[in-house]
Amino acid sequence: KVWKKVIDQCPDKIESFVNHLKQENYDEIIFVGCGTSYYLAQSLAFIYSEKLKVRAFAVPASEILFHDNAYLLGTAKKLFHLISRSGDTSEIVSAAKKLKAKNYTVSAVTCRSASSLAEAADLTIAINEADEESVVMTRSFTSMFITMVYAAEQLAGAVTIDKQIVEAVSNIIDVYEERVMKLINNNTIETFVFLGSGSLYGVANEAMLKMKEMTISNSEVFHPFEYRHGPMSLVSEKVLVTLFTSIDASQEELQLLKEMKGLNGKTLVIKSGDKDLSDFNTDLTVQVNGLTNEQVGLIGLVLVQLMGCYIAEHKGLNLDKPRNLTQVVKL
Ligand code: F1P
Repeated sequence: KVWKKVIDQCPDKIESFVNHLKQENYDEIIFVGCGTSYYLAQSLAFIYSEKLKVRAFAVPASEILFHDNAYLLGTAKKLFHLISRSGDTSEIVSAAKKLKAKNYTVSAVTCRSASSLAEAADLTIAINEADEESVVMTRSFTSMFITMVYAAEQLAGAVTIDKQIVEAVSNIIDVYEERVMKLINNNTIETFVFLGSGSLYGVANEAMLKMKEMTISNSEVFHPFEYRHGPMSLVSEKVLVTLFTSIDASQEELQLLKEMKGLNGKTLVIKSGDKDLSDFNTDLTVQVNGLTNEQVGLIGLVLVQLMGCYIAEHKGLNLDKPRNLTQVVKL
């Protein structure tokens, strides 16, 4: 329901941001956030580089505060795009103020228009309808993701993220929710590993964080091939390795799942396309034809969020208020 509303309102919400980018012709876009919002920054940096052929990268807000000698280098014309659900996380607000004091242009996406970030930024995309009471960010991540991808696609001249994604997600949940729960019930998983490359690396990071916050479990994240350089020494039958991958996943990337299976790990792949994956002997394959990488990310994340809810309920945890965490992190 929220996604439908978000997508309906995208054209209006992104208009000034899109016009600003068209007019200013930035050399670099630097996406900044903390926690979940930093992982969103990672995905967006990749998507904006790829779609707009602009140099874009992601930085945690604290790095802007403590290492500006590295991050504010050079004469390239830079836009800083700050991301925060609350708009009141201390590091992000301080980063916005610092960047403004140094005369940089700051744009923002937030779920609270009445926030310090929105006040400090030159230009704000506010998605108040996606705000949440829960400490754990779920729909705020996906809604900010959808809106920013919509903007990138509009700038690139072809919008593909539309309301069909809402239907696609509910169909996938209908088909796969039970299978995901079965995978959890039939195994004793102690560590969750998420692998993704390109824009799916940020998504994999967010999946890793959701498992920590929602289920208080060990979870890890790597670029797929990085996993072979040491971390896989920990693979056992108690490790579930989830790979988010695109339609053009390389044979080698999929082969990796076979390798993990050979080490007794459990494997789950979330993928677009219709390639026959039976050879890879995964414990579960979630495959849907015709999805973009961004849609694979959204669907994969929703499935991981559902998995997190399910495990948390079994463990008797309060999903909305994980231990040690607060909704807005302040210094
Ligand atoms: C981001 C964040 C989340 C974390 C927790 C507290 O805040 O750190 O990543 O899960 O919910 O907030 P924000 O800057 O996006 O509001």
